Amino acid sequence: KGHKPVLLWYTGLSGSGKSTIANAVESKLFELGCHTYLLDGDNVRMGLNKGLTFSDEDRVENIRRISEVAKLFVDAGLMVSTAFISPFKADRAQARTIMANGEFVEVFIDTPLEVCESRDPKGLYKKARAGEIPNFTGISSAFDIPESPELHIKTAEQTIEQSVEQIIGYLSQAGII
Ligand code: GGZ
Repeated sequence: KGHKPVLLWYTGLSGSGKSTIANAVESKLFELGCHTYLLDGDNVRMGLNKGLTFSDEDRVENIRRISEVAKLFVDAGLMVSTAFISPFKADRAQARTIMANGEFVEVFIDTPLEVCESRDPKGLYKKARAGEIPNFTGISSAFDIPESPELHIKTAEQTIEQSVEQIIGYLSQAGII
């Protein structure tokens, strides 16, 4: 029982399944005896990053602060997961740069926009299409497709359990757990 400190950086559209999968992976890691922590919109955009909007500029600052906080937790020895859209390539690259070699695992939750839009769990896509939410990722704000993520998870083609297995399998094979 043990693990190396690491940052699992989930990226993907709203409704892609980032939080669902990150939470399921965390439960599994907890069972395995790992010391984990999850940063997501609920505990970051409500607190540390309260007041930041969804303008490009504020998203850059959102991700910058999240990266720095995640680094502190990883330095403390934890397995940290972050579940944010993190739409811009440069910001994800910056997060990778501040971590030590092998401590950054980019997990692309690749769910087609049409699938995210049909799920629309919070009705946000409908509002975005109606012009009620400006700068909505995938509709009126960009999402840069990750070019070489450590993990590429296609949620429309497999179950949540299979996605969890794919991530746990990678961590095991990489010697992280
Ligand atoms: C995208 C938005 C927006 C806009 C509110 N664009 O599905 P959700 O609700 O729970 O996840 C989305 C969340 C995205 O916040 P992040 O901090 O992950 O974004 S970023 O990394 O780009 O800074 C969505 C909700 O906030 N939401 N307005 N305009 N998502």
